[in-house]
Amino acid sequence: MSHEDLYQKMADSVITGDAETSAALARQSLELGIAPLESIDNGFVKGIRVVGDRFGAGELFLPELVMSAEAMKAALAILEPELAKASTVRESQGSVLACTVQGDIHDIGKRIVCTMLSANGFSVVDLGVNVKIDRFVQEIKTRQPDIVAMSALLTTTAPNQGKVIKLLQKEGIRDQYIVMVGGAPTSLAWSKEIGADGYGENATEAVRVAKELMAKRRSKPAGAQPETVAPVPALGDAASSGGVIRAAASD
Ligand code: B12
Repeated sequence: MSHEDLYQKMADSVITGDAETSAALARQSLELGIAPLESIDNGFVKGIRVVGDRFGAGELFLPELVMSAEAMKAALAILEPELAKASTVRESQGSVLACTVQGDIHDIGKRIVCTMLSANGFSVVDLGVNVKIDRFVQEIKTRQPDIVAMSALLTTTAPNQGKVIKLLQKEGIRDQYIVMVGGAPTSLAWSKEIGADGYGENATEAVRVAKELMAKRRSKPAGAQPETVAPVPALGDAASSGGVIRAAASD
């Protein structure tokens, strides 16, 4: 089977919500030596986008959407550890505190972004989904990351990225952090509109932009640098997967 055929099968398995086949294809791709991100981008993500479009057009409904998401997650469960292993970087590139914003439970894309950042030398704490605006700002203040990364997949929740930035401004600490945003309804123009520093269309771009912004920050004259503090270890029910510390932002 050609790689193209395999990618098509991956997409189809997500479209039909066949988690077992998605997992089997993910395993097969690893056996064939295909880079995990290639399978994600060329196969599984293509499938979930088709599902999203059909859902948006009213051609399929929530149960199917959920099944497709499960299939996608089954594939990622196989591929994520391998993505994380891809790391060749030993020196820390900086620290990241990530979440999906208040009101939003989509986490597939954010997880991929976190895993890729971690694989590329960033220390990443992922606070999960539906993280309240004030709670997130509280966590930012406690953990003092270099980069604050927010994901939003709904047009109704994307404005919450802007609200976090506004709250950081109100507290007079906005300039201490690099703020990056992403997710389907967002864009470079959107990131500028809400006053973020960076936007990434996908995980590869997220890593590129994060590195670029960190390099800029490091090249600033010493006096202009906010004091960087090592991120506080995750609290409570934290778990580590693929180098990413997944911690709940409890209320
Ligand atoms: C899977 C899915 C679900 C799953 C999510 C499972 C999970 N654990 O994540 C489930 C079934 C739970 C779900 C629920 C809902 N969903 Co939904 N869902 C999707 C779908 C099909 C795919 C999302 C996805 O995983 N994509 C694959 C990943 C890899 O891509 P990604 O998320 O875009 O992430 C990439 C980039 O955006 C970027 N990125 C992402 N985050 C970040 C962060 C940073 C900092 C950076 C730099 C980059 C970055 O990098 C990622 C990797 O490449 C989308 C359709 C779509 N086109 O997005 C709809 C979609 C987002 N959902 C939609 C809707 C309406 C809903 C529901 C409201 C449905 C309902 N009636 O209940 C609920 C929302 C509940 C809530 N409060 O959040 C709509 C939103 C419409 C809108 N205008 O807002 C969409 C667009 C479908 C549609 N066409 O109508 N959904």
